[in-house]
Amino acid sequence: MADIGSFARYNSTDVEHLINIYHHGGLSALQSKIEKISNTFKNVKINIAVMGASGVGKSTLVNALRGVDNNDEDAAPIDIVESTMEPKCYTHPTVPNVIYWDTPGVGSLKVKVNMFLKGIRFADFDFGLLVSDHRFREEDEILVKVMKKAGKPLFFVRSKIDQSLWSERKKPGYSEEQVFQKIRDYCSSSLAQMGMKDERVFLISCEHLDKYEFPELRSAVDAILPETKRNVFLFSLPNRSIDVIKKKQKGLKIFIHGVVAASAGCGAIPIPGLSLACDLALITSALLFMHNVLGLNTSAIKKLAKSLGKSVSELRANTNDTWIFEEINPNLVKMLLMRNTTMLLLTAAEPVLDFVPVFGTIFGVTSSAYVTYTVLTQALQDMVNAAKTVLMNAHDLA
Ligand SMILES: Nc1nc2c(ncn2[C@@H]2O[C@H](COP(=O)(O)OP(=O)(O)OP(=O)(O)O)[C@@H](O)[C@H]2O)c(=O)[nH]1
Ligand SMILES: [Mg+2]
Repeated sequence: MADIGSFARYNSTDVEHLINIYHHGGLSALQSKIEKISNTFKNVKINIAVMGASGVGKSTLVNALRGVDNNDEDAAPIDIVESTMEPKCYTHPTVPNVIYWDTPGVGSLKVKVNMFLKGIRFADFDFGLLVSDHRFREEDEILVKVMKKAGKPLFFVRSKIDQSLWSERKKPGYSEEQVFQKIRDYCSSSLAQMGMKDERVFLISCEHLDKYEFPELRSAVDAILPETKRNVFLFSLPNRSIDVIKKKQKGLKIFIHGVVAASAGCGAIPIPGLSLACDLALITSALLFMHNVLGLNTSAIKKLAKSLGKSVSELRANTNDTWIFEEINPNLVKMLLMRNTTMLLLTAAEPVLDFVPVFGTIFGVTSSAYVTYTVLTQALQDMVNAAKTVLMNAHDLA
């Protein structure tokens, strides 16, 4: 079976292409194409360099982007004193194609610039994040130059915005927007002094990835990534805002289309007690993938609860579909199929597969593809609702 993650890199055109292949070459052509895409996906990697001076919050940012708690076993070590001495890579816990490189504080007493430059292969990065908690400095300029020379995009990040706001708050006439403007101007002037005018600086806090300018940073990264990597990166981001969940939902709909096309090409097996046939293993893997992407697996919920000082049941409160928090296995899929049987029969006459109108006609409404489509689409909606409720509970908005 194709690696389920490979469907994360599909776009609508890919799916239409698969349909065409099926139309002209039949099932075997479809299957071999899917295997081919799956193999290329294994090589789709997003390497992200997180760089900057010592103590600016690079390791904290790596942990926040990977959705791991700073105290977790596999977290990048953070400290108020210099803590990262060698570049180290951290793969994303649920989307291993995304790799963060946590680097030592360049230019510090212990990490001389030359030593730093020798230890890093800039050509391997897709893009870099240059972090500062104050103003950009001479050592940062060197990083800008090497990244430019390697032809890699670099984003300027001003970290610890929560801290800056907090310390300014007590001043008379405090205004959040004015503090932002002051910081922006200060960072921009330090970049202008290095000959980089009009560079955007993103003001963020690792404590609040949903706030300040992290959403803008995400969009800027999105814009430079090739289409094949865009959803992969999106799927790796922590669910810290409704906007991210909605974007993931959109991406997962296309993911489902890829799985559906694969399901048409795989051996459908009749399900005892149901007048349906499908590939239970394929649907189970797809459900697990969506579950991880939406941060609903047990370990993600436990980590989130721990980081917020809440209980798991508090986070799960008011979620309607309890199956979401059960183990996802073929038995659970059978239960979902039973639940969907009525819907499958009711909608059998309708053109449900509207993402490619011809799809239903080609594969037929009782085919494995149709069953897969219906079950995954309904499950995605339930999962998205649950992910939104968990987020609301996390922020006490429910
Ligand atoms: N309030 C606040 N504190 C932060 C933020 N980011 C980092 N910190 C704190 O800043 C300190 C340094 O963070 P690190 O992530 O270890 O910094 P680093 O850049 O990796 O440091 P080195 O590895 O020594 O180069 C830690 O005490 C973090 O808790 C942030 O966004 N907000
Ligand atoms: Mg560090």
